[in-house]
Amino acid sequence: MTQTLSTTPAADGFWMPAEYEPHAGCWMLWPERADNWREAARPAQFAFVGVATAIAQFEPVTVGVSAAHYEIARTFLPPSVRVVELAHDDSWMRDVGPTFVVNKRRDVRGVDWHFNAWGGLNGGLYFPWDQDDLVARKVLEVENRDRYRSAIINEGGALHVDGEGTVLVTEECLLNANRNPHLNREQIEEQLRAYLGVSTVIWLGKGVFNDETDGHVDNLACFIRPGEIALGWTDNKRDVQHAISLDAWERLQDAVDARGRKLKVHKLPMPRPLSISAKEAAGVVSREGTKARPAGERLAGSYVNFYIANGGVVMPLLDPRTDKEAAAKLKRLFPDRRVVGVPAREVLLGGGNIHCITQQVPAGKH
Ligand code: KQY
Repeated sequence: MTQTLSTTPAADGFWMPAEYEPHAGCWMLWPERADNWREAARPAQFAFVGVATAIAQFEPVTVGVSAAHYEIARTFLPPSVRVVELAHDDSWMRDVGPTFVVNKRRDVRGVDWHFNAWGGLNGGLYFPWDQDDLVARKVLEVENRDRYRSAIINEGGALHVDGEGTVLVTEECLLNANRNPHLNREQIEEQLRAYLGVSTVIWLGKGVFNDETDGHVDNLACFIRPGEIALGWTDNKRDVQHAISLDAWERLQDAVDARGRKLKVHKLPMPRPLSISAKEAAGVVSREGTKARPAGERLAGSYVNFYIANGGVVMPLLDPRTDKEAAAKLKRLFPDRRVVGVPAREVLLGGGNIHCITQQVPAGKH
């Protein structure tokens, strides 16, 4: 039986390992809601099948699906992917799933963050979110891992760690009044130290322009190995994204990680500005209380939103004009992994990308 622990990971000698460390597997959820995904989520379902299939070449994948969609998900997903019934409000496993932590003996436990749909009633993306908030606990039950229930509202996409004591976050998200308004920067840092087992917090400013998560770091920058970061970049000074990426670049130049290293920052080209077409917008059922998807709205497209699997990197394909350059750069950044591109515009239309819909389980002792 899994237990809910009343201590914290740091107090128990646990920390979050980096995504580039070995995995036992990967969890995803099935997209279903017609007020977020166009055409009753069917094109998104095909895109999620592509992502699950690509990751399953490298490690075991489990997809959680509602009872109503079980049959269709089981039909579309390959037999190598495990499908389990799991209620949810939408399909962002990075944010609603557990953040796994390990100790020296490689015992594995999970952090279950409080979740408020990226802002609750103050700018959140839908209501209610009660089923999403139960997902991490249910995944931990299936994985048979003990659980820490965090004290704060947070999401897995709002953080990236190097596995050696450093976490990367954005002020736009972590200090947003719609997450933990009662806590200041130092108190948020204290919570990150307690629940991620880190000692150093590197603060970036804003996330990708028009990112509806309030600037999740996982769309802008990530560790690719200790001491090295990939940063979404555009040279186009007329694009509002340029100033955001430049600010992140400057902060990263000044930063020192938990081991006292200066960081090496690699610029990963971003796609050109992308926006939702009239046809795509018309396919989404608008609903009061759920984020609208108006035609012409800029999408927060970024190639940084990739997933690092065992021996592989699964990256979003977003625009034929820029996909090849981004894939070539990722191949250079990950010479020992196979880079696989998956068409992901449909995931982007729902507000995130491949990293946002996946959650790795670190390899550990059973
Ligand atoms: O960035 C992420 N980790 C999640 C994106 C969520 C978008 C909700 N529509």
